[in-house]
Amino acid sequence: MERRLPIGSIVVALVILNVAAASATETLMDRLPLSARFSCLNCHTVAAPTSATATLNPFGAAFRDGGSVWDNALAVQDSDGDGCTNGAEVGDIDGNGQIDGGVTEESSNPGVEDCSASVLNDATWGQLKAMFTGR
Ligand SMILES: [Ca+2]
Ligand SMILES: [Ca+2]
Repeated sequence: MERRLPIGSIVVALVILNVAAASATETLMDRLPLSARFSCLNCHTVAAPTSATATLNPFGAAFRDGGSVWDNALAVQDSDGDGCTNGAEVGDIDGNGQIDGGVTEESSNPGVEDCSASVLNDATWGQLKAMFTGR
């Protein structure tokens, strides 16, 4: 006698796997200073990653490799090589976990070479801080 798996069970299992993958992504996304503009695309190469399509972009890989923690070490890197630090792109230049003043969304995607007109590099940021701290 041939035993067949009910197709309904397979569908339910696939849905559960996809929901689990999306939940993991959202939990990790909450660790970034800002993520509303690009959402999953901050770390992934597709807009709605599933467990089968959850390929990471360069920033997502760096985030994972650093233990999925947002900190200064990750903020000062330029994972996508576009000339803007990860911190500048996601709204927390020094990576202290506090969103920079006046910033409400990512200025550009930290995993895509899309930042070509940055006027706020590390040197400029240092000069701005010096203006306010007097040092
Ligand atoms: Ca960058
Ligand atoms: Ca970028």
